Amino acid sequence: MPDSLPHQGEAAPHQGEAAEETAEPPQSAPPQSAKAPDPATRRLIDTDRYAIDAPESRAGTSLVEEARRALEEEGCVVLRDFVRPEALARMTAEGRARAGRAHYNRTRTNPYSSDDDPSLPADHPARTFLERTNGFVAGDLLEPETEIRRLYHDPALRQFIARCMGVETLYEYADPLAGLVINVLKPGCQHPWHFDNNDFIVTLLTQKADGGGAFEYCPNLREPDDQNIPGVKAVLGGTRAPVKRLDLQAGDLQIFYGRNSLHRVTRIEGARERHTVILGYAEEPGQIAGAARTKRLFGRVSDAHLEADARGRTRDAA
Ligand SMILES: O=C(O)CCC(=O)C(=O)O
Ligand SMILES: [Fe+2]
Repeated sequence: MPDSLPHQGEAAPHQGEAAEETAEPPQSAPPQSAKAPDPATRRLIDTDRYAIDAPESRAGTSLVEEARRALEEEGCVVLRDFVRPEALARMTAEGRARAGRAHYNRTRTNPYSSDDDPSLPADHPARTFLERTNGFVAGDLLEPETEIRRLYHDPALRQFIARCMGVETLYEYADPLAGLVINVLKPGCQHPWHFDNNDFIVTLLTQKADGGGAFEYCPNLREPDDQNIPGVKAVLGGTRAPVKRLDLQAGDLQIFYGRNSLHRVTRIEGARERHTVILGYAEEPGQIAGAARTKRLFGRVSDAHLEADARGRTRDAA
C-alpha cells in the first residue's frame, strides 16, 4: 500500500503504456491563453494578496517565483489565508456537514507504506510500524454548488499551481471519488512519519484541531539514490534537528512534495476534528484508481472504477 491518499501513485497508468490508451480527453482542458480575471476566482481566493488571476503582472510573477523557490529548496510552500474569510466559512461548514460520512481506514504502516521485510534488522525503519487512522469524504459527496468544489475546478488556481511547480499543465483527476476529498482526522487519529508514493499534494485546511494535528516534515531527508536510513531512523527515534513544523491555519493552502521529505501529522488532541481538503491534480489526464483501492479508501466503488479496471487502466486491478 502506498500512502493513504487517493493520489496518483497507484492510480497512474503503467509507465510506457500505448499512447492511445492514456490519451483520454482530460476532464477539463485548461485554457492556456491569458484572459480577463474571473470574478469567481476573486470571490473565493484572496487575489488582492495572491495575484493568481494576473499571472503577467509584477505581483503575479513574483508570487510564482517565490513559491517556486520554496518548492525547489524545501519541497513545500504555504500560502497563508489563501481563501477569503466568507468562502472559508462556507467551506468549513461544508466539511463539517459531510464529515460524518467519512469512511475510515485503520492500519499499521511503516514510513514506506510497504510490507514487513523480516530479512531486515528489527530496528530498520521499514520494520517500524505505527498506527494510522484516516477518514475520507469522497468527492461525489461534494456537490457542484459547494464552494470546495468550485475552488477545485477554478482554472486560475490550477494554472497557478502548475506554474509554481514549473509544469506546463495540470489536470483534474478523472476519479469521481478520489479527485477531490476531505481528509477527516478524529481526536486520537494520527498520520505517522512517512514518505509519499506520489510527487505532490495540494491541500487546504478547513478546520484546525484543538490540539495536535501539526504538520511536520524533514525537507529532502532522502534522495532518489540515497535512502538515508540512519537519518530516517533518527527521526523515528525522536531527533528533532531536521524537523520543520508548520502551524497551519484554516484557509492556508499548501503545496508539498512528499516523495523524499519524511513527514507526519501529529496525533489529534481535544474534541475538534481536523479537516483538510485534498485537491487532486495530476500531470497526466485520465487518472483513476482501481476498484480494490477505491473500496479500501471509500468503502464503495463507482462504475467508472470498474470500467477502468476492465480496461486495465489501473495498477491495482483485482
Ligand atoms: O493531512 C496532511 O496535512 C498531510 C497528509 C499526508 O501526508 C498524506 O496523506 O500523505
Ligand atoms: Fe503524506
